[in-house]
Amino acid sequence: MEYPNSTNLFERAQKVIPGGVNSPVRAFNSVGGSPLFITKAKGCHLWDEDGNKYIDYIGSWGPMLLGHAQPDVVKAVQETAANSTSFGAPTRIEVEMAELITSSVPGVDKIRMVNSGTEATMSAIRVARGYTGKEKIIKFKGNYHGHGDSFLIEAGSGALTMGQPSSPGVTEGTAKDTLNAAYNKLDSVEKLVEANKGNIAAIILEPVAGNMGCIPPVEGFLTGLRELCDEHDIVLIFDEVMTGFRVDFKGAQKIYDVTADLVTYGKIIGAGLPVGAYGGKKEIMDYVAPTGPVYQAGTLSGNPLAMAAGYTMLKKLKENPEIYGELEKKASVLANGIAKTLESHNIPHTVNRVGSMVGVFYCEGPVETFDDANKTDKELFGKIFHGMLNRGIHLPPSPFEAFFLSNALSIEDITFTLTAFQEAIAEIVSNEEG
Ligand code: HOZ
Repeated sequence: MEYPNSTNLFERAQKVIPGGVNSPVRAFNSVGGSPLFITKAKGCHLWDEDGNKYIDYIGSWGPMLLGHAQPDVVKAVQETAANSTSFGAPTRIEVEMAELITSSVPGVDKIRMVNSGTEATMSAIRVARGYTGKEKIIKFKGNYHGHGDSFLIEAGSGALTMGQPSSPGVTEGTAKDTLNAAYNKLDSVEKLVEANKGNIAAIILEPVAGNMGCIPPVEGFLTGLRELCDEHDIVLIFDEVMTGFRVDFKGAQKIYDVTADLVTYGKIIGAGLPVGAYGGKKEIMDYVAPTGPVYQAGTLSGNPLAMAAGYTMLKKLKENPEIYGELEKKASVLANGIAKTLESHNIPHTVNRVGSMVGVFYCEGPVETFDDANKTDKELFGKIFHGMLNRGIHLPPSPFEAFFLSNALSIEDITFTLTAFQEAIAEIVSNEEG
């Protein structure tokens, strides 16, 4: 495939936008080459500025559960926009959205809309600190909770593609209040809690890590954290920006049967429009202004377009629970097919999957922690990425991001993807041999 228009745009972009992109992973730093500039998408397909067509496995990093430009979502946005795009005043749809989520998700008695996952996690830890009167938080190496200062210490996602998991610009004062444990290693959390007894306000984690590839929690990890939090009066925060309404309508809380004290959401609940939210136990959420003293506000919070899009998609998901079974089946065909091809070429690999999130690691498993994930063969990843792109498959351009499937994918699309994967691997192997 040829990408002259995307390449030209990237050159122009680099002169006026840092790195030519508005979010680092998009710059293709991990895989080399010039990023694609996208013009449109429909269902599971997207098109770039050169008219090339791709099957999309990014899905805007999660929200496109029903595919791009889903007709009901588009209609809801168009009808809402005709009545203005923002009021800075309460609307009916915000109440309906909050009712839909609180009536569906375990432990979410009240919820506050914000504009991104970053805002949601920043606000959630502020509330946890206000509620407990304690300052330190525990997070996990390789988990990503957006770009709030407190989280940019040993962070996952784009921070890893920069080779810079801890960002300059975060003050020592902030950094000292963020403690990092090893994901899936309960003993590493216990040690931190013990060493900082009485000072931990919150433990925040991705219940299924999706920002260092896809890593499920090991047996007992989430229940162990729940018990630890109960014992030490620590607020347990599940960051379900990627997993909420994706791995199950009720999120990871449902599939692992662990209820957090606070839950954060992002792009999914806006069906791809800019949204975030945090919610949880009434007694904690009542600490938020104007009921309580913890301040948090925003003109675009509960924005009508975002609420209309998100509500329409969530309602469709709730009314059609069979979608989750269909997604599960498609993702398992994809994950098994990828593993089979790698196996047949004796390429070390681990394919992790939870529902419609898939993580492919080019190393022996199990992959349970960031240190495990970091063993993936990054050079091979880059070759496979470009081999797939050339065959019309749009995969995440980083070894530390998960694939997100949409239900718009047909089994034929997945078969096409697996054939492309077999060809790409065969080409790489033959180039290496030759
Ligand atoms: N950090 C995001 C995924 N984990 C990528 C955001 C983007 O580039 O859109």
